[in-house]
Amino acid sequence: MKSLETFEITSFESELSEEIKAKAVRALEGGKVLYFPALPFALSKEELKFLTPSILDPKSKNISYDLRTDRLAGALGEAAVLKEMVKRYAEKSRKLLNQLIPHYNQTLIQAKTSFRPAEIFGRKTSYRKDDTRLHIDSFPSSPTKGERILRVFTNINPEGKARVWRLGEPFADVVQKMAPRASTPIWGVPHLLKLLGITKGFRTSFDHYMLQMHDTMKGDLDYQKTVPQEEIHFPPGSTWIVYTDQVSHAAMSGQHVLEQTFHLPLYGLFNEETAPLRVLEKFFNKSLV
Ligand SMILES: O=C(O)CCC(=O)C(=O)O
Ligand SMILES: [Fe+2]
Repeated sequence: MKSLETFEITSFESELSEEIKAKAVRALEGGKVLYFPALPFALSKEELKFLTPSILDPKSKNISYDLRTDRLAGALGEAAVLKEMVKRYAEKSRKLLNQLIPHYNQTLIQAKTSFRPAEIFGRKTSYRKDDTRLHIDSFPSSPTKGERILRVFTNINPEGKARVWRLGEPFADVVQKMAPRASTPIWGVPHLLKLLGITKGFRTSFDHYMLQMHDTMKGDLDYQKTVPQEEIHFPPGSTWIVYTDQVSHAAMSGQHVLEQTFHLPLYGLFNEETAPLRVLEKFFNKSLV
């Protein structure tokens, strides 16, 4: 499949060749999904008991963990063992990236880890939050100011159930179609959003356009149906890595996945020109941060 670059790596701590490392960074920044069909995250017998949506606090759709503060959120009751499981994933996914793309080691910022024990098919939400629609990641309350969003996923479903995604068109094509439909940022609004605590930090023009594209893509049902796309099945025991701010994706169905988010400043990239910020700046012919 043209959207995937497949690797036969079977451990999160493998020593890798220079050839594999070079191939990985180019493919990843070029907008491919790095796919590891046989890279499982093993659970103990005790941990297998966590594979149920009933451990979720009814107010949360995911369990989230922050390695920086060692805090777990979204779980019901005493969750020390669950925290250790999610923390182990946070550490293993970091080790994998350190091995696979040593170029990022100095600049990669580890953000939140999540465990997603609920079935995603048929979940009811507003269209903006509906990740079964093709989108690029952009979050209303968390401006990135151009920093990258890199995610590692592992399917830990115990019943053989794949996580089914769709992958859409290349980022440059998304921009060609969606950026002309975006409103222009209104002077003063980003200051107000920050002042009122609606955004964590300043929503730059880059963040404004990313959010507009995210919403416009999700809101256009004709685009969702007709845009060139591929359906991908990620089976249990597989892992994949993707720049979700760049790669148009939708998660259609599946249950029980672990996910680790990283941020990367642009100067950490192998090729900055591939970053959404640079592509959008070229399109609008001006600086956006
Ligand atoms: O849960 C998933 O499989 C992916 C959802 C998604 O859109 C994301 O994590 O960016
Ligand atoms: Fe997403």
